[in-house]
Amino acid sequence: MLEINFRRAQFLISAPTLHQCPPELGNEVAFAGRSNAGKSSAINTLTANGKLARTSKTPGRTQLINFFSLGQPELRLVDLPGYGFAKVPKKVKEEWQRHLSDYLYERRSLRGLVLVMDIRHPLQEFDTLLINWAVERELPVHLLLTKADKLKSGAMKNTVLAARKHMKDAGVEDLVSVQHFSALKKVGVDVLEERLTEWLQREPEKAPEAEPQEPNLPDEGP
Ligand SMILES: Nc1nc2c(ncn2[C@@H]2O[C@H](COP(=O)(O)OP(=O)(O)OP(=O)(O)O)[C@@H](O)[C@H]2O)c(=O)[nH]1
Ligand SMILES: [Mg+2]
Repeated sequence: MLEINFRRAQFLISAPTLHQCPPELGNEVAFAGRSNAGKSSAINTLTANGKLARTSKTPGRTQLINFFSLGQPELRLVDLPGYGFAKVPKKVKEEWQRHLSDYLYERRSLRGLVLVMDIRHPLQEFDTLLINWAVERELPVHLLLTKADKLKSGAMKNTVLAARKHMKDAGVEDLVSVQHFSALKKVGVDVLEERLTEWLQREPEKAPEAEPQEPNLPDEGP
């Protein structure tokens, strides 16, 4: 079995659009979520590298699609631009959302989506839309309810249970899993690692095979 060491993550490349992303070889998992939800912090906690993905108190920091390799270029984590930040001009916002939907729909090496949400404000409108996009292409989703350190244990558990029930009621519980997490207190790292390992170990999609050619039989002679 393929051993994945998240501590070996390295910055690979930043891409402004889907067309500038690295080749669609191997497997990757992407982290999406509202601006300031804690995507970059979750990646840094997972990889035990506080300097890997840039985090910020200023929402909207990650505007590019950032790729990190895990020991080999065919295994990647992807930090997607955050959405829902009010102060970004409408046109810029629309452009990001288009890149995001292009990426989610078209990226062939994408094996799963980690949807990062502040546990105090889960499942906002665009989060739900993203889940729908992913489910539509049968892409598994892991809801990472982060900043769990901000809630008392009872409230935290109730939020996780409510999110699971929501997925069950929507009939998508086979594709969507839920966990609580804290980048600050390093809570839930094992559970996240387990889910990502499962995705990253999938057999990569083969390049589409060439159409079988009709055999070129010699004309039958008289
Ligand atoms: N208390 C607490 N704060 C956190 C946690 N995770 C992130 N934060 C804080 O939340 C803020 C935003 O974190 P980022 O990781 O930069 O968020 P992001 O989702 O990457 O944001 P964008 O790049 O703007 O989309 C920072 O001030 C972090 O320190 C957590 O688990 N607990
Ligand atoms: Mg970020």
